[in-house]
Parts: sequence; C-alpha cells; structure tokens
Amino acid sequence: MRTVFSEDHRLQDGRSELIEGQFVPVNEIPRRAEIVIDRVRATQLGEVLPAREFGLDPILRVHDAGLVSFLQTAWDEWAATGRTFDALPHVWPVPGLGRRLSESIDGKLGYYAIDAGTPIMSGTWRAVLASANVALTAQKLVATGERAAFALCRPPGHHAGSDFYGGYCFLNNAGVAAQAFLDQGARRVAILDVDYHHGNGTQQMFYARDDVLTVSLHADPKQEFPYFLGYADEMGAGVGEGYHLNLPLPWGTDWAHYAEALEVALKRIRQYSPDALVISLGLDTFEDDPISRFKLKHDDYFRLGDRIAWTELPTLFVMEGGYAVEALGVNTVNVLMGFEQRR
Ligand code: Q9C
Ligand code: ZN
Repeated sequence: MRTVFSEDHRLQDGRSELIEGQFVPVNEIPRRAEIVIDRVRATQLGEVLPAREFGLDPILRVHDAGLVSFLQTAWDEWAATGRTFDALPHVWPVPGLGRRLSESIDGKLGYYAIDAGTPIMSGTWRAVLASANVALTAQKLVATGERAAFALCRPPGHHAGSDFYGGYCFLNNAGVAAQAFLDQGARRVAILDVDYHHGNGTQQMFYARDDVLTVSLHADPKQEFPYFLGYADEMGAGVGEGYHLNLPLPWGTDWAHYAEALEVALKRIRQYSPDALVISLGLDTFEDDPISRFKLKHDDYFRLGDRIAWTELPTLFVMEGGYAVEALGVNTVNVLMGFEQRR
C-alpha cells in the first residue's frame, strides 16, 4: 500500500511534558515518524507520497472554529508575553467553577487543553496542519478506489475532540478523514482505535451520531490515561446510541486476551457494514512501550493487520501513538504487511 508523509512533522519538537508530578522529556518525538518512514522504505511497503493541501474546510467539519483559531495563534500569543519556552497550561476549568474564555493566553491554554503533556511551540500549527493534510491525502486514495493507504501522521490525533486538545494530539486526523469520506459520498464510516489509550477525542466527536461507528480497544481508564472517559457503559447518545463501543482491557493484556476483544470489535464493524474503515493505529500496546502496560509482541502486529483485513473494507490507517521508538518502525509496518498478507 501507499504511504503519505510530510517532513513538516519535525516542527513539533517539544521539550518536556508533565507526567505524574514530574517534567520529563517528551515521548512524542520527531524520531518516531523518521523510524517509521525508514521502515516503510526498507521493506518496500509501497510508494511514499507527499501531503496535498486541503485548507481549513475539512478540519472545520469536525472541529470548533475557536479551537482551530486558538491553535493557529497560541504560540504568538505566548511568545508575546516574553516566554521563549514551550507553551503549557497550568490551570483548568472544572464543573461548578466557571468556564469563561479568558483573554489571557494562560486562560486560553487551560480552556482548550485537557493535560499538561502537549506542548505548543513556534512550529506546532504547521506540523498539526500537515498531519491533517497527510490524513486527508491518504483518505483520498482510499475514496478513489485503493483498498488501503497509510497516513503517517505526526503529531497524532485521537485525544483531540471537537473543541479540546491534549494527549500529544491537536487535531483529530482520523476524525477529519472519517468526515471526509462522508462528505465525498460514503453513507457510513467506522473508526477502529487500537491505540493503547482510549481515544477520548474520537469518542466525543462522534458520540451523538449514527453515521460514524466508533470502536475502541484500550487500557481501562480506571487505571490509565485519560481516566475520565472510555468505560464500557458509554455506548453513544441520541441517534448515536448503540454506535459507540468501548472495550477496556486491564494492564498486562497479552495477544490472547487482546485478540478476543478484537474479534468483538471487528464483528460489530462488519455488522454495521460501513463504506470505509479508518484505523487509529497506535503501537503503544507493545510490551516494551515506556508509558504503557500491554504485552503485545512484534509478531502479534502481523496478526492484528491480518484480522483487520478480514473485514474486506476499504481501509485507511492513521498513525497514532507508540513510544518504544526503536521498535516502532517494525511494529507499524508489521500491521500493514499483515493486512496485505505479506510476511
Ligand atoms: N501515566 C497517544 O498515545 N500521558 N497519546 C499519560 C501516563 C498522556 C498518549 C501518562 C499519554 C498520551 C496518542
Ligand atoms: Zn496512545
């Protein structure tokens, strides 16, 4: 299959993130994308294409204009205060204490961000826009007849919702692509999120809709980020009731247990009979991932790709997380090779 890639991802290059009370070097680093593109080329997965430009319209189909304009200007507003280091929030609205949009950049950061792990710097917006364009370029390949394509997006997207960002994500690349399928004539689209973390942005974005089925396998939020959403009893709202499926799994989950939940997910997707399938492809389920606690091994990713292919649907793979950087190229391309029955 073909891969879409943009060098602009390198403009997102944060210094530190807040995890469990400490500032640590960021996990979501430029090397992640470099190691994946190197592996795509070394294995001759297929042609590598640059991203095309789509402007803001397809983004604004699923994101709030306020969030998008905030992301465009946040760095300049931050730098105007004289700060030369990455922008992070330090205070948040909670229910009962108001949620005014302050004119202060610090107020705006807390208004739109869900965590202090997602730094904004001078190149962030360009990297974020390029990542969405990577997804949209690959989406077009699938919409115009290719069985599958790989959007090598960075930064990732599934923790970004219609009006919030965080979890290393700014715009929801998979969500933008899913909406693009609908806008180009698809009647139903499914998103299967196999990142280790619950895709809270994706869930929120499509929760009250029945034209996008969202299914997520992830570490149980009672143990793991993002903590507040991703539980099994969240099944959609209004006309969207029954069109969201969470399959939370405990720390320590290995392939045998993962595969059982995957079959439940895939059967629900087949039953929905979508016109296209978008995979939020996180590889942080790997046994050596530094911030995660599942136990998948290199070869399990061939099996994952093979099971996804079983749906027989036009499939767009969208890169999400995965922080065992030296293994990330192998694990990512193993999924894509498994999908193509090449190994
Ligand atoms: N103790 C993605 O994989 N911090 N984002 C977790 C865990 C945020 C991960 C702290 C992790 C976000 C796209
Ligand atoms: Zn993740």
